[in-house]
Amino acid sequence: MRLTSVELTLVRLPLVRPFETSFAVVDAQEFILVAARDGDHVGWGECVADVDPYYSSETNVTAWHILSQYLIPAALGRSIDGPRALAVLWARVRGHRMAKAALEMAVWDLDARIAGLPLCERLGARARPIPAGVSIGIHPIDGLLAAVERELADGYQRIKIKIKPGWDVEPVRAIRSRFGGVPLMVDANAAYRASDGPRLAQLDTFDLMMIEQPLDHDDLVEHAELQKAVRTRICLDESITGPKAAADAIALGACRVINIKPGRMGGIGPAMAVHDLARAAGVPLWHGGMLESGIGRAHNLHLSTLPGFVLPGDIAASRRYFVPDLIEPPIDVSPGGTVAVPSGPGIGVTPVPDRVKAATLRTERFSA
Ligand code: OSB
Ligand code: MG
Repeated sequence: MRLTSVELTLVRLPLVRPFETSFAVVDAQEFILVAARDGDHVGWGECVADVDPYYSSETNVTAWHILSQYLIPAALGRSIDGPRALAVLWARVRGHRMAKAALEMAVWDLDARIAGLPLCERLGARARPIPAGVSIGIHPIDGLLAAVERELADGYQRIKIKIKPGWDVEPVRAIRSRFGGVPLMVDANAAYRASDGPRLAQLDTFDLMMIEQPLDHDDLVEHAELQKAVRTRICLDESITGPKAAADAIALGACRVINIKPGRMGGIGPAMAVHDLARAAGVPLWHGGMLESGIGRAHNLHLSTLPGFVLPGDIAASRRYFVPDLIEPPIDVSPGGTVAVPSGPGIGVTPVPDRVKAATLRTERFSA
């Protein structure tokens, strides 16, 4: 394969409803779309960086800089032996995993389209219905209960709510008393300190599936201490930057579950490495989400077909986020709470040009 051109497009899409976490409230998503071409073939990727450096230190501006000045020049015009070859070309670029993932994932799509295969088959798996959960932002109790009711009615198989210090036991208790034993978990997005252990241990009485990323984004040791002090399983998201962090986290006992997001770990190659080592260690996995459009969402569905993904993920229907989504047909959830992997070559979906155009803030094309 040879990369003959790469096009970056910064787009802005309003969210169907605002999303509040421990670190921000967002009412729109701004992200970089990547189109990677080999002659007439095109593959698509989506960068999961945000406007602000709150979930991660990367932003759309840093990702654009790293892609345009380093990652694209290193790859453009070269004959490469598939998407895994990119990591070698980019070895000198430290970090910037979201920027790397955006182009790496576009090249995986391109590679699968050239081969005429669905991406999941290119990854050695097969399409299967993907069990879907939802991530619900921070809302006052009434709105929260209404949201849970709506999502369960739509079929979703597990509920995740966002928590923060001072907003944890109360919403969990309210959901348990109204909806009984629904599969339930919480995500703190790194909002607690090690000294909050006793507070987090109060969640043990609610039979949660897990507590996601309670402590710092770059911490493993304190998570391992906390995991000894709480019965509920700890899941890591932000802290799992790649295979090295995943191996260390497992060795230390910092988590008993891992949330995989290729978009934040440098792409599908590193995500598959995390998958393989976690599976070998018996650590269950699920696939996270970053409020992606249908491009990133389709990538996530294909990766979720791998056998280590045994818990419902955060990959929900397009209409929970964007109406319309950038892609056709939209991604939907079945009444049984599963999402189908788009069929056809590559990721199986393509953006609608008029919708991309209407959402575009900035675009630049790089040719060999
Ligand atoms: O921590 O999993 C997270 C959204 C943006 C950034 C981080 C996270 C999330 C979500 C929503 O929880 C997942 C989704 O529905 O895409
Ligand atoms: Mg999370």
